[in-house]
Amino acid sequence: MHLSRTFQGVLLAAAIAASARAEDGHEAWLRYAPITDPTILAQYRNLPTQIAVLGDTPTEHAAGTELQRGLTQMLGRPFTVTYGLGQILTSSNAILVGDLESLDKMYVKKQKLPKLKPESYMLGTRNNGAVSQTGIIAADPHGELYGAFRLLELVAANKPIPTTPVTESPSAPIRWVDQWDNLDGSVERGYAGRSIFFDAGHVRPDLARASDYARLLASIGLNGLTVNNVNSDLTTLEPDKLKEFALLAEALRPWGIGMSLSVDLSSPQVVGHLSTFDPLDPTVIAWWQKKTDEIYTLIPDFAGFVVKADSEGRAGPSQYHRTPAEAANVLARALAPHHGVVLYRGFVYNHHLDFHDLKADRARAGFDNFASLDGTFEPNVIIQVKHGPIDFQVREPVSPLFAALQHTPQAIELQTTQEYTGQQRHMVFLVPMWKTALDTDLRANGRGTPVKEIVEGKSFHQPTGGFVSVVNVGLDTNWLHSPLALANLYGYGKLAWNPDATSEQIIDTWTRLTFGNDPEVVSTINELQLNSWHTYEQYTGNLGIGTLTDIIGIHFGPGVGSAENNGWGQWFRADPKGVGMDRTVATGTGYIAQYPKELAATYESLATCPDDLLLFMHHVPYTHILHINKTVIQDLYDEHYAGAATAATYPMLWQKLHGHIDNQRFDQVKALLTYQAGHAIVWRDAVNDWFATMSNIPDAQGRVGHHPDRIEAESMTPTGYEPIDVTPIETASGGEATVCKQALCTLTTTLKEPAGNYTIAVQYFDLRTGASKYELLLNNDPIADWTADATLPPAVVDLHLDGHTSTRYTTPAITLKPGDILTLRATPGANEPAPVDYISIQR
Ligand code: GCV
Repeated sequence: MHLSRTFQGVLLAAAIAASARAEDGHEAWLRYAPITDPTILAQYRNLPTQIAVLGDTPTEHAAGTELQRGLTQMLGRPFTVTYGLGQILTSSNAILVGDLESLDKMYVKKQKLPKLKPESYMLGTRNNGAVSQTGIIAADPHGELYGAFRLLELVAANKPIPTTPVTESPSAPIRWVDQWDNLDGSVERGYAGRSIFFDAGHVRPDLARASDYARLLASIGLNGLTVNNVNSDLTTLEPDKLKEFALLAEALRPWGIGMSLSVDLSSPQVVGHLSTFDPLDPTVIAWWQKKTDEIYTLIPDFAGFVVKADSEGRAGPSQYHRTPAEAANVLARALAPHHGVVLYRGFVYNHHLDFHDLKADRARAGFDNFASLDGTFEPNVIIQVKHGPIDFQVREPVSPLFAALQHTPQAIELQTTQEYTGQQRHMVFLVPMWKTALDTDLRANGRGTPVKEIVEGKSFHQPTGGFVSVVNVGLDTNWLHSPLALANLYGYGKLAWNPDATSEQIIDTWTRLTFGNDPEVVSTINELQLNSWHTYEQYTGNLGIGTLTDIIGIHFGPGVGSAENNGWGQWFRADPKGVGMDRTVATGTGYIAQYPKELAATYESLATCPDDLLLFMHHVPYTHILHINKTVIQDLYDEHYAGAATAATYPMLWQKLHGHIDNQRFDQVKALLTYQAGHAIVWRDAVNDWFATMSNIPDAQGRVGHHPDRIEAESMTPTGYEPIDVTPIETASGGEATVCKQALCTLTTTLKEPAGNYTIAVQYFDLRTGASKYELLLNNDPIADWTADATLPPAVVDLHLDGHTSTRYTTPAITLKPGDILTLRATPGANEPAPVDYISIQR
């Protein structure tokens, strides 16, 4: 089929119009921005405008359309596409896209075709005078699609198309994402709006966004998507629901994304009305078989089941004294004839641990529950193991289970949605953290066994395995709320395809694709992102202390003491003398013995345990000297100050990009980075104050608890404002704030600062319920005003003034002199009493 000239014109015009449109982030890294630099355009001068796709499957159509759209848009000339062997052009001047089977059919004289692993492709170009041959030769249509996206990525990043063909293969067969979407449309730990798949108990009628999501996933080489929460709705497997899921699978299919479902092991009872869900009961076995067959009649390429059982209140085989292997194998046998797999989660633990018991340890649970079952699983069961033994904390060692399962396929579970790492309100580029886990060499059996090679199946010769990440995109136009957070999804896909890719390579390409190739833009964003994990760790919790967030709440802001003294087992066991979980074999929980010998020895000894995991492995006095020759407590104070100081530079660094990128995303990111800079101070002060009180050891630099630049709201002269205690106490300066009890309130103070230029920051609390209005007046003249209408987590209504809702407004360059009168005037919003913590005045 050849496109008419008119249609080509329309396509080109549409492409140009698209480039001028405001950038709302929906296109993510697939923007295909027009290339205007003639030198760069010249690189692709010989790229033929005809795309010949040899096959005719939906996935090959997706590849062809994508190439046509992307190349037309970027290169500013119309590309045409044909499908099927019947359309082969006589001229060799074309971009040829085909799989080995089609090529074999195409050649009359049999050629020697390359050998390619499933999903792989070969990409290259050859210029012969005016004739150019560019080819994507793939093992199968999936490979063609990945090759097409690779070619587009090279052009978008202004890189040359290789003249010596390169072959690319995925690291492992499982490259999935999990969404924790509930059928009612909410998303567990989702920070970017409601579900793109479900609403009010049903699959959404319009699945355009689901299909756009599948396109994004395919573009980074991913191939599976679990659409519903691992805390699975008990009705998931009802026949009517399955028919709806089939529509969803259809929307994903052209992009090579297989759909899977999270299932609850009590389904035979709840959905099937059996008297039991004992996995070994013959009626239960038969039920799973029949149910699985029913699914495959509706969804022939169904990818499999994900199972969360005996964990955080979910039903499981333990109820019948059966093992995870006995349960997983029943599902696996039902799936095997259809080539489906079971991803059984290793996240099985008791959340009612006795915190008085110094030997109790949640970190032990994965190994304790699964290691002895190694070798007893069906070959199509894959154990899905969270990268650390606890739960996606900012710093954890890798799970020792990876080394223990040597006869069982495994997949590493990562988390793109930033549950414990700032919920997409903080920039935290997680790829360096994931690489730290993937590169950790467990030295199983005394030889090199990095985690990446274990999950790829290389270390222990497993036929399958791979990668899963919990992503939780939502209805926010830009998928993850922050344009910068998309780097994590992109990076996850790139690592799942090739875990040897470096963080630098990944971020560099992502930035170019997302924000353009302007060197200032590329270097600024790369630098910001690459250091962000370290910075976040510094101002939240360093030294491997674990989470200091509100553990029984929403896991966002600081809530230091909440991790202690409850059954969840995320303890850091601080007391007036010391801090840290003793996981040693000698005196602690014995967790360290779960690692292979060499690594266990490194962690067991204080002399060799790395500082950044010290408090994960050991309980030490606050005065313990680190390898960096500083006490634990002083390092904790210093790192919190250093991290907050780095975050304070983010808005200024970003400002340099004004005019270099579109205003819409510039403003969005600026607002987020400004918020982060303020919230980093909330974190810094909460953690430092808490530990200063607990340890009773002052900060050698005299900063903690001393804030000469602050005017506490409760010390100002109020009209209508009243003081209120804040809990946890460390989340407000001095433990107190003020709230407005009238329609309009003021706080006033007489300034004593020497004459000069100052930055004024107002620390206040922004609740989701309302939008209070604030004004700052100097000697009765307005100098600033703002509205407290941020959409901070929690998405649920929470009326608390605490570490989640504390935020700040900053206004720079205000000229002050002694005796000036500063007034804050506020109008409360609905259920939001215009709360204020303090005002800071700094040079
Ligand atoms: C889906 C953590 C999260 C839970 C999540 C659980 C899991 O505990 O806080 O929201 O539940 O992990 O991974 O199953």
